[in-house]
Amino acid sequence: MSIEDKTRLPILGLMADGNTPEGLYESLREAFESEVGAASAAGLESLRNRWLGRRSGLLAAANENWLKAAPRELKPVVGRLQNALRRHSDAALKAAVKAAAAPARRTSEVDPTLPGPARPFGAVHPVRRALEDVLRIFRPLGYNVVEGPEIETFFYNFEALNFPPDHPAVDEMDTLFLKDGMLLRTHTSPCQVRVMESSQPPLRCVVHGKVYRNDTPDATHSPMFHQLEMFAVDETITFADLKGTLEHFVRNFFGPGTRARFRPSYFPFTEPSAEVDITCPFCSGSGCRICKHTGFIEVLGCGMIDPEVLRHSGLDPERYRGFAAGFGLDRFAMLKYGIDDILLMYQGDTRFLAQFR
Ligand code: 2U9
Repeated sequence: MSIEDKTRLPILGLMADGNTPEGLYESLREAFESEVGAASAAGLESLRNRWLGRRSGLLAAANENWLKAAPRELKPVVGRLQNALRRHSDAALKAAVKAAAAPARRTSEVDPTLPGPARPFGAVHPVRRALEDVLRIFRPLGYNVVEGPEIETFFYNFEALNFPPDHPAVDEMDTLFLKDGMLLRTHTSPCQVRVMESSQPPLRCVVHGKVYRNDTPDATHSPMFHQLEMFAVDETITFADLKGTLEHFVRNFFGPGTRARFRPSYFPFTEPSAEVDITCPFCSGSGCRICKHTGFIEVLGCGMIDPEVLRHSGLDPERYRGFAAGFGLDRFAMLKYGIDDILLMYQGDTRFLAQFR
């Protein structure tokens, strides 16, 4: 039976068919709810007429045929049910009209239309990049890569490396001394001494890490910087091996056209010693502001390991000889990537670092 037909029949007849007043009003409420749920915004107004219209609404019909036609003893029950359904229908229609008029609202705290949180990619720090470039050249030549302690003893940092205790270099390097005769290493050379002490030639080794000097920071000096040294020890090693190795290295690191120039120099731990200049990577040797129009830039120091240093490290200088070279990785990174201030590398500015992605 349709809902219209139901409201047109007298309540006693419906009850004779087994309906209760509660069941009759419940069937009206269910029908109303399902019509409201299915109605469009425009359809809600005609639903109001259909259900709540004064003359021809379904609740007006129920009022007429169920409430008014009920016997006296039933009237209080039917009256309560009729009023309750009218209030419910009125409130539900008002709420539905309001909801239909409101702009679409979020149903949860997550708005899937917003862009997700930015997760920027990290970058490989230029010093780490330079290190990896160097290791890529030395590993295929059979070099092991070693790191060692940043806090060292006076012996490993100076004495074993042939610095006499009153050597001006100890002051010149402006060493940062700690308690109990310990110090922050001023170079990575103590690592080599440790390697020579604990292993037998032939040795081919790259050591690298942070070193510390009591320098005032400026565009070319940082109190902490990264050093890389390499050395080889065997029975027949000569200065020619050193030269060939370094020429191979600078050509592979700075580019195939790079030439190396060796100038005699002095270090306490090597004899003979040399400083190495390369053709300026900015002007390819034709002369520019960076190489002060000389066409060359000094990049590393090197030499044959002093026999005295071999002896301090437990190796027989009559049997073994070796070469060694060292340079600042930070400076290499600056030259390769065109960075003009070493301090940029230690300020953690992501605008600087983002350029190395
Ligand atoms: C041992 C023996 C010899 C490593 C060497 C240099 C020359 C050198 C500097 C360049 C710029 C350090 O970063 S820097 O300040 N290094 O000029 N280093 S020979 O010679 C060694 C090392 C260890 C046992």
